[in-house]
Amino acid sequence: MTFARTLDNLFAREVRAGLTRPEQKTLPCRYFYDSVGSALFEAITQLAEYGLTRAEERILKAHSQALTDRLPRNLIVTELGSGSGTKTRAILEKLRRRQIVVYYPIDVSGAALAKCKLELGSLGAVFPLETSYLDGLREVSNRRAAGQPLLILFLGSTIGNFASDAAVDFLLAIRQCLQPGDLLLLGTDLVKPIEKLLAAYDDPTGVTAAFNLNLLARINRDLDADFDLRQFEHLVRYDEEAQRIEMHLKSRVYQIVSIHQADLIVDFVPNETICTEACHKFRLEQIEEMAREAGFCLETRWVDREWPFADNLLRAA
Ligand code: AVI
Repeated sequence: MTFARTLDNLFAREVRAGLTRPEQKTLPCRYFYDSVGSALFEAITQLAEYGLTRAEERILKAHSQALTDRLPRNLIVTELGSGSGTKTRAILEKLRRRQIVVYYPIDVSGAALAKCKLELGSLGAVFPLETSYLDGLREVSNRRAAGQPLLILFLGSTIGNFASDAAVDFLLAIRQCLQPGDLLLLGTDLVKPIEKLLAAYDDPTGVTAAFNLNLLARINRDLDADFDLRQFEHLVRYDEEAQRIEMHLKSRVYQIVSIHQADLIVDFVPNETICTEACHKFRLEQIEEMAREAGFCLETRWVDREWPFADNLLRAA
């Protein structure tokens, strides 16, 4: 009898679990963001076809005063997945006119947090937390003074990368860290014509394809695997009923791949795919419903018409 080695590396365990699923093979999208993946994502946000980031920047630029006017005095700000914090500048600049800014960016990337502190450090006290979203949020909640209100920023429609049930569960977990009256600014990409969505995730320059394939390069490097990247191709589908873009990596041939640190040898038949990411697109009423299920009520929202996108200000009930 043989016993599988117990894998102490979470990345290895998740890769193994995803690639041994009986039907659709999967890989978790949060592993896209190594240093190459983060640079490629930054490039994606500047593509003509990917309007999402610019839409949110327009909203925050145009409405950050209206947003700060709605916030209670002396609140502290935290951001889940802050990255380098570029979009947050508009909000902190307005806030600084009326109070001392205290900002806790939370991210798993130490490099992004260092950049964030450099970019925003002149606007107030910036305390980077290099950890997962929920651990970071618990930490911020513990550090605040009794009765001090909190604004959480969760921008960029990262909520769309959770499966539908997981999105509500995640919002519920956020809610459990909050006091009634605390606020959450939630960025959500909206449903739009299919051709626009397909082009946004399958750009003609191939930046998104490189972003997707880099996940296999990361597995090769970090888990001692031998994926031949040239034998996989980037594939994008839109599932209209589920309102989601799916990104896949499609095997061009029959092939066998070894992933040593995951104790795994896996084969792929021609045209078989690995689903690497789902990007849900929302309708306005669905956001309200999701918020309600998680214990929030919609205070107000701002919508970009050029690239349908909404920033929703939710209040913990
Ligand atoms: C981070 N997230 C919101 C992006 C999205 O649009 O779902 C990730 C992305 N994947 C491919 N392009 C962008």
